[in-house]
Amino acid sequence: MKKTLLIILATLFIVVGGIIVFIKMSRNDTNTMNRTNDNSSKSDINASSEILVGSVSISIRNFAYSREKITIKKGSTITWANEDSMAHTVTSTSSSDSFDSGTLEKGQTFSKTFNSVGTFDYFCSFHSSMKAEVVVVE
Ligand SMILES: [Cu+2]
Repeated sequence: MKKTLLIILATLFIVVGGIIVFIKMSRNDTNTMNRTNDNSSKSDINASSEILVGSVSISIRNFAYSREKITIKKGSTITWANEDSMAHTVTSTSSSDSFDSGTLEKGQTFSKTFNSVGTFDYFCSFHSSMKAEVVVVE
């Protein structure tokens, strides 16, 4: 009799333990998923107010720059990558600290380090509707 009771208790213990572990694991999964979603929505925002430092990437896709407005710290470098099948340019309109990538074919990149504070507008010299802005802060 005692043995049977022990076996039943042990079985119950294992089953309950298993359920608790399972619930904990599925909760962790949900948390991880939420965190991932938060991150991806942050980087998808076009006109983000966050200040980026160091190496920053902007892709060119579907006749648009992936970030229409970007704020970076002085000394940071932006690299544009043309992921479109069309050729594009990254051409500044500002008189100071001007830049021009020249023709960027598909897959080509252009980098520029911003060492002056200010607002730098640029566009694609092939498609004037493609416009974006870099804001450099101290
Ligand atoms: Cu273009």
